[in-house]
Amino acid sequence: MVVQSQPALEHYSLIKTCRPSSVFTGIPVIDFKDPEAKSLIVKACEEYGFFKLVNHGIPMEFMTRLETEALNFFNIPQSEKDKAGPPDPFGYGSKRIGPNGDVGWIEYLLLNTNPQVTSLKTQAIFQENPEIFRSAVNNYIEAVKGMAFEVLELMAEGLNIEPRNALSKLIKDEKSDSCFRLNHYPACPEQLQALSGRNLIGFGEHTDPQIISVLRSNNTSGLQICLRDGTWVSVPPDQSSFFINVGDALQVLTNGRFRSVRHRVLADSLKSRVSMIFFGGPPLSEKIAPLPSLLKAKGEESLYKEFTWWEYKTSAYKSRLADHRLGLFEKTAANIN
Ligand code: GA4
Repeated sequence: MVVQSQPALEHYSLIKTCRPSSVFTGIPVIDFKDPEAKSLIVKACEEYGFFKLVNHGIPMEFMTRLETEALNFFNIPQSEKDKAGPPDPFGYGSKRIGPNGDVGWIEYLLLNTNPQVTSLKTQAIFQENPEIFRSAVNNYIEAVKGMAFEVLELMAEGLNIEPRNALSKLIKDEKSDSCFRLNHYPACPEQLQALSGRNLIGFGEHTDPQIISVLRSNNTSGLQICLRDGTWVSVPPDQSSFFINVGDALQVLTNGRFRSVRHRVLADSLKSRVSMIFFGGPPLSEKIAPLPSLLKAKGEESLYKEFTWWEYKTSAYKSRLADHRLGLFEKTAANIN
């Protein structure tokens, strides 16, 4: 075995490591065509804030085409990729995540999906890269967005919320502040893994700020979620399925009934991981508060101070990845009125 010299190891020292944890076989699996899907989705979102969606009807070629195009991008010379960065937050990023010092064993492209929001970085990425890349991204986003609408409608039905589009309309809105992320986690240096028995953290623990996230990855493991009791478990990869995450805004919209899932990604020591995530967010001016019909049905008071999505996003961008971002907006005993 070639033992890597100390200075080379120091190169990774800013990036945290973590021992791999046990593979979890209890992830709820929802068959989209199952007549019971709506109640099963509600149950999964209450217990885990996370589930796997199968039989979703999105052709595998949409996913593999984008995966190939994403890899073509990540394989171009570093100097070319750097032209699309640093992220503002959109654009190409390597190792640094967000503006407040978080780092991970990752490179990524963060793109805005709302044509009304002009991001010069997003535009530049598409101008500099073959048209086939733009069409693979757009086709994929359109398909996944449609599926996210349906998932949100099933959630509303399962929660007995009227109207059925109470949640989906927030991301269907033409001003919806959604975004899309392509992540590439290179295989982590084997020597490092061998020396420490630990894996590099690709994307540190966090919850997603938006309403819903739809994730698809290749067959490389690495995604972990945090269960209610605080244990971290590994999610077995499945390249033909989608994984749905409840985001912070949906936790608030359901007055805490759904929980936004804390998750992270560890780099694999043998294979690189590619993931693509659609984050469905509401318009910036949208007031985020528990749905009135839900509060009424349950005779509950809101657990959160009211805020707009713009306020939440602004505060999220001042935070570190692992922070409990909703904390600032929770009503504490002192300020309930
Ligand atoms: C986590 C979810 C999405 O990937 C993301 C991330 C964003 C970024 O990478 O720019 C953030 C992170 C995410 C939450 C806190 C802030 C903002 C990095 C960061 C430290 C695109 C998002 O919307 O929030």
